[in-house]
Amino acid sequence: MTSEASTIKGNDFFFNFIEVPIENISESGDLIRKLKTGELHGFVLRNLFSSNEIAEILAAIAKPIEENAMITPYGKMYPVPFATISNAEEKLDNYYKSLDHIYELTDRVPIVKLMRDRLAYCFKAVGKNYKVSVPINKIKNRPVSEGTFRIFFKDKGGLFVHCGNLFQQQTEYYYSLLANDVDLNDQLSYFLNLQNTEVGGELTIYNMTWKDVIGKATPTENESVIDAKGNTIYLKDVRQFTVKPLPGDILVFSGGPIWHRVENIKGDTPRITFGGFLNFSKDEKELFYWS
Ligand SMILES: O=C(O)CCC(=O)C(=O)O
Repeated sequence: MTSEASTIKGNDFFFNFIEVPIENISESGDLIRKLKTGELHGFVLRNLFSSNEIAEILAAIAKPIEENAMITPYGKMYPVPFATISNAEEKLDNYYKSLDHIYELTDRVPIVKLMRDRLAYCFKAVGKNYKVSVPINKIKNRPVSEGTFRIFFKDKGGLFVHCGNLFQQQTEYYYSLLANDVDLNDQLSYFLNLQNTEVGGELTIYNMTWKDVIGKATPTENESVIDAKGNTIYLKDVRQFTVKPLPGDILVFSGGPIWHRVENIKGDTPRITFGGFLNFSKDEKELFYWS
């Protein structure tokens, strides 16, 4: 059983998730490498941003999100997610138009620049000694998105059970744009927590990985998954624990192979995160992050 103050909650920890206070980041070793070797499965870096900084970020993004975000089943996303890209030129142009909003906001609003710069600093610190960058989409010769704001509203069901490897299968075209540079094997997930809802919104981690569990009956299925032998597995019967970072914390975990979901939002305050994915380059010389 974990203490009230911990962001990692439950009484059955079958994966190795740890908390790292921001002050300890330089002594914490190569955390990304540890995630990739399986020595570690997730870490919450506590207080990467102060509460004042988080309040400023939220104020800066409120209007752009109101005006430009895309509606999703769970709430909203900004800029538009990569799932919207196809090989149609027009979809790619629309994606970059949406990304341009973020760059324009970065030029105009210092706190948005600070947020993006500190994320890059954070990944450099936890990916010791590696160059860190965002992959380039060679068709446009421009980087892809480094992350997306995700706004989860009350009673929309949260984010349905999934793992990153399943997302890759569902968005083959986008991943084909990254495949030359990025090692797509078992990508990691990250999200910076900007705002919690009063009740709900935890990330549930299930004791199931892509090795044994390979699908769902439908994309919106949220109670069961299907294993490699074709059996239906009900989530209520699977060992699980939850992670609920506080605003200003960032969670990085093995979201590619590990099945997880975001619980339904039960409070009136929307849950807001900025997140994406991470992995090494194919030659293992650098670290990429993208969304
Ligand atoms: O943005 C979030 O809070 C959800 C993160 C997630 O489920 C993922 O990265 O796969």
